[in-house]
Amino acid sequence: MDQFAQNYVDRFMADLTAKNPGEKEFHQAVKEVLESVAPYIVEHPYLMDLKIMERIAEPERIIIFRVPWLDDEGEVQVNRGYRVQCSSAIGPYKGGIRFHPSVNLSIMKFLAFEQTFKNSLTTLPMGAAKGGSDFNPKGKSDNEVMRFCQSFMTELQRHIGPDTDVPAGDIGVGGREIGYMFGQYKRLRDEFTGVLTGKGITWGGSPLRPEATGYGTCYFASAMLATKGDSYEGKEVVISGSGNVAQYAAQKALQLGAKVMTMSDSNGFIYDPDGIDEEKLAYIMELKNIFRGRIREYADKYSGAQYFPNERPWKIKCDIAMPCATQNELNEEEAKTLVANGCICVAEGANMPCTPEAIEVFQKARLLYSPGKASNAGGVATSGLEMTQNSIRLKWTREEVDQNLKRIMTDIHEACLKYGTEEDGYVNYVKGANIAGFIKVAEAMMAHGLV
Ligand code: NDP
Ligand code: 2IT
Repeated sequence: MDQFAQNYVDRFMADLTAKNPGEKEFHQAVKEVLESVAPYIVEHPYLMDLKIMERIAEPERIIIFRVPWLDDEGEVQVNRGYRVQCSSAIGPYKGGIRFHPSVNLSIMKFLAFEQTFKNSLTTLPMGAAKGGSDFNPKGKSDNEVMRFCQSFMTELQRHIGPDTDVPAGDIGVGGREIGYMFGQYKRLRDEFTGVLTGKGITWGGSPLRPEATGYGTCYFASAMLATKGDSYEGKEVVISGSGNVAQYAAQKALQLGAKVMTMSDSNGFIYDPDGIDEEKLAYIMELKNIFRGRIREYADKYSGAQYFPNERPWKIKCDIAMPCATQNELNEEEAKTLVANGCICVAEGANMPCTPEAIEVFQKARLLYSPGKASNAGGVATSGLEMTQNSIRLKWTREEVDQNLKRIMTDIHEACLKYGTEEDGYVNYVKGANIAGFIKVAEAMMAHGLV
């Protein structure tokens, strides 16, 4: 980056941190995008004059609200709800809802900011938002989760709508929670619309939406590997997480001929030297989705597997690493270990799972490395396909949705190649994704005037 662009980044970040003190995840996400797009912006001075990036980094609207609910003991509980509506430049606000005790304004803002570029990359007309609550669904009864979701939606419903803002799932929000929130929205508004995505298949959901993020991440990684004439076939894959994204990343990796070595949750990881095959994965899905159990139980059931409490899986030797749990779950040290162990490809299923230092390690070692906003975009893209099906009041087949998903992931990969290929031929997918995502949003913002 030349000095002028560097000065622009430094000034921008100084202003942003002063204006948004303490929001470290938000600062991290903005800085990553800014470092990619600054050279492009200084080459196109009108983007500077119009303060396009300054505007994207200031959400259009932030809603913070009280969520009171009664637990099973009859005690009053109070949580905090959020919806950060970052950008409506290219379509209605769109993005997931996260229920996790760590949820705060910084995390909501980083996710909504990232979503802006991700949704732009999908090729579909979707703006960007993120929402959630510091509510912890772990250990809560179904009735408690339902009462919480109803209270959350009672407030949120006045801020969303099928042409305004269309939420979906994220950490701690799956089919059960979407169902309770949809039911409450329908009751309060007397409308059966596509106001949420990730709906059940019998009431407006799309085939393949549950699978889409994990599958899409594997499709994207396959496209990266194909640039080297390589594929998943015969590769050892290390996956973190054991939720929605991790489960279907594992399933697709298996279908593509890979061997899945690990999965994890926030308490530790399991390593299975024989590989987690289809049958073992079905056990994990039942354990996590139906019994809401812990990953350590895998090692009780399969004696060949080992459980590592309070550890992350990155020390296990692999060809492909797929972080699919949460932000900043893979640091510099762990990145060095992966590289030293011969890893050739890192595809992010989660949002911002690798720290900036880890990304630097991967890029210096010339690994195939994709940021979440490119490789995990299949989830929101399939949400976009769910919105299309809701609008035309039709349901496509699984095959039709899968074909669309594959095409979209290939298109995102192409966009990354276009804007991210460096002089020596190395593809900087971070730069490619950020610039491609930015250009479309910037053009729409210029057309709309100063709004
Ligand atoms: P789930 O709630 O289904 O699963 C989350 C998994 O990550 C669980 O195994 C969970 O373990 C683990 N995890 C969560 N928080 C932490 C933490 N602080 N430390 C360690 N492990 C943690 O969520 P998803 O699979 O939907 O989401 C995973 C990631 O993918 C997130 O970054 C999300 O933003 C991103 N994403 C999700 C999309 C979707 O469509 N669902 C789309 C695109 C991105 P535990 O059970 O112990 O909490
Ligand atoms: O981070 C994400 O892209 C999601 N959680 C999915 C959002 C969506 O609207 O499907």
